[in-house]
Amino acid sequence: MNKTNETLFERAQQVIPGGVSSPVRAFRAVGGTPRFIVRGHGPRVWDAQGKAYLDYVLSWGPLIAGHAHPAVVEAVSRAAQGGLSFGMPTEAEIELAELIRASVPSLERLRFTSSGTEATMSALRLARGFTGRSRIIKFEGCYHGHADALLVKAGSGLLTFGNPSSAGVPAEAAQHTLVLDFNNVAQLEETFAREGDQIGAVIVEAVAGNMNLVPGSAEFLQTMRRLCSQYGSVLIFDEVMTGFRVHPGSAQGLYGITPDLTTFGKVIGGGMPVGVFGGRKDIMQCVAPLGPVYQAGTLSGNPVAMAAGMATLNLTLAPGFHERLTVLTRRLVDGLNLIGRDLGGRISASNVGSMFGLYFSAAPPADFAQVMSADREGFNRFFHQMLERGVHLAPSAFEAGFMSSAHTEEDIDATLAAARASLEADS
Ligand code: KE4
Repeated sequence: MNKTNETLFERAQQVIPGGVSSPVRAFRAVGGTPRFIVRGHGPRVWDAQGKAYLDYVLSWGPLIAGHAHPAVVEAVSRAAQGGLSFGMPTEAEIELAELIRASVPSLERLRFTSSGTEATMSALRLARGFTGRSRIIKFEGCYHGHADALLVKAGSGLLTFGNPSSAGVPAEAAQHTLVLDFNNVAQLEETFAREGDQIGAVIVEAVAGNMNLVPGSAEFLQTMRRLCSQYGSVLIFDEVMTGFRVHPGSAQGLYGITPDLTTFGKVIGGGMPVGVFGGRKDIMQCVAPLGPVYQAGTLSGNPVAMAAGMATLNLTLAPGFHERLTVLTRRLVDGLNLIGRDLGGRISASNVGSMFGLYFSAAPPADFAQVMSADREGFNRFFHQMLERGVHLAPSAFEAGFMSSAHTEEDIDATLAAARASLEADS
């Protein structure tokens, strides 16, 4: 049978719901047929029909050094030769944990999981166990994985499909979750004044990347830090997406704010399943086997995944890595803004480090309401125009884009030419 994206998608849907292993991949928001990828190398992926795409999804962030980086593939191959998993401690876990703590010192202690969802779920349970308070605060449009208590007015795929909360989440699980407006300082102050002594945790994406890219304001995050300290609430920075991407010290290094707990994922696994939750020693001491907060995982700290993460982080620690990546990302963003100005403000763009936002609005949004006012249909048409021109963006107007060190200036310039042609074709 000739394997096309369409025939593979048809076959996939006979056995996998929506034909995908994660909803955002199904192209439901943008329409059309997902590309079934057969290989990736550097900044590109190739689909089942042999078509190449410049990739700005990069597995939703992990592949900061590009696809199949030789150092990462070599490390994974070497680790695999020695066994895939033991369910027993290994030195590789110690080495990666020490490397993460050296880069982000607020993680005095940390534990590995196999996904970002497990990391945030564990951090939340830990914060509740440490404070004895069930109430938590999250922000509309922020996505922290699919643990029940966090699937309330969330971003990413839930926003993409317009159902910001999920079926199947019992009211009891969501009743303790307060959802506030991202970047709304007054509302945060009022909430804490009213019930701060009942707030167990605040969880936030300091730079939101699941309602497109919306940076938290310094005042918003500083106020959050001050109030959590004042009321004894645990401040959790969900850095699954921003970690080791927006700054050498992650978002907390960029803003100069020290959270009580942090979660990582994506980049720290380099494309293999790795999550982390960690932070203040006095809080982390509450985790089993030391304390009463249970948390576990068969493949947590998997040696092959550790090898991928170690090789990837070592690449990002090379002198000038982040600076070069940010310059490359700025080249794309500045080029997109120039096109936006030439075409009557139809698009705008911004970046934080090597995360970028492309907006179908005249200016980058500063909050959820502004994100929702963008021209979603315009983005969807643009997405397919770019796909035809060999550029694969995230298949949703509500996702951030990512740059890798494998992308070149020529790749960026080709992307900008495709963007200009795509918009002119749609005028
Ligand atoms: P995972 O369980 O998908 O590894 O991580 C969940 C998560 C937690 N926190 C933040 C800030 C995240 O961005 C994510 C996952 N991000 C989405 C992309 N918007 C993953 C893509 C998908 O769901 O397929």
